[in-house]
Amino acid sequence: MTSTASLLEPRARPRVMGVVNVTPDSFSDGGRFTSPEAAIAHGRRLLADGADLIDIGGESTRPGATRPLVAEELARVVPVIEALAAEGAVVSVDTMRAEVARAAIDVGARIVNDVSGGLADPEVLDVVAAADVVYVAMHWRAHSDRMTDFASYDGPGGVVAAVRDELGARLDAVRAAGVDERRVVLDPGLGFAKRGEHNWALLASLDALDVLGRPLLVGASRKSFLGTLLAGPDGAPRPVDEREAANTAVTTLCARAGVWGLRVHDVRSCRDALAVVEALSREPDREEDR
Ligand code: PMM
Repeated sequence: MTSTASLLEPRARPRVMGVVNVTPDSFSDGGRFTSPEAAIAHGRRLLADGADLIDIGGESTRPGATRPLVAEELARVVPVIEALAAEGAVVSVDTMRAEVARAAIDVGARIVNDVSGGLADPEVLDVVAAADVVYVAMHWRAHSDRMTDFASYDGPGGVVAAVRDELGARLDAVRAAGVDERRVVLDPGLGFAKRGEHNWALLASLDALDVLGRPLLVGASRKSFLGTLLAGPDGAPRPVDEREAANTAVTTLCARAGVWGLRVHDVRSCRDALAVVEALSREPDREEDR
């Protein structure tokens, strides 16, 4: 089995984290994989397409979404994590709840992906401290039903400085809870309490987060700022499942920026884009590549 340390080791290309949302209402793929069987089958497809990691979530974080009960979230994710982990997949649980993180680790999750970075339920950090797992701490300000109220970044340095400082504070909290920071990955949280211009500013300045000294995960796939960018002449955003080419461009930029991971729905096109970046990074002018 891959060790936790090896999951964090530098690699020639970003790890590809395939998304399985076991929710009725996620904006990107909500309602498609609500039964454990459908979700497991989807996870297997993503692995066959070349996913390095599978991220399984049972709570929609779509703007305006209300939260499921803990029991509902557990029932959605635990059987899927258990099945895919048993088949050897490196599984991540996308949860903000300590109880769900603990249950997920008990059935084989290796990564706790907490979109609140420990703010929603600080006990998540105790669960992570007690286990040998990777912790993804994302930039977050409020639950989805209120997050648009918090999308203002008027301080010096704007959104980039705010996300850097707020992620730095989360890293302090993670350390204070006894988690070895070498197990931590940070995420700028595209689309979470952020308007379009905030997401673009963050993507343009990922290197500003280097001072935090931790690898980065980026999730742009299918998000509404891409839909807005690609809006038709009538102003209607491009539909969710027609934003892939734009995400491929983001993939390329992030790979060049040296991120640790990319959280995506279409693993195959992400791997294709990464293959191009890798080919370009190899020694140029090789006879067989002509
Ligand atoms: N985005 C979503 C859910 N979980 N986790 C991390 N670490 N980063 C993200 O950007 C992120 C996430 C929302 O997107 P979805 O509804 O397509 O899953």
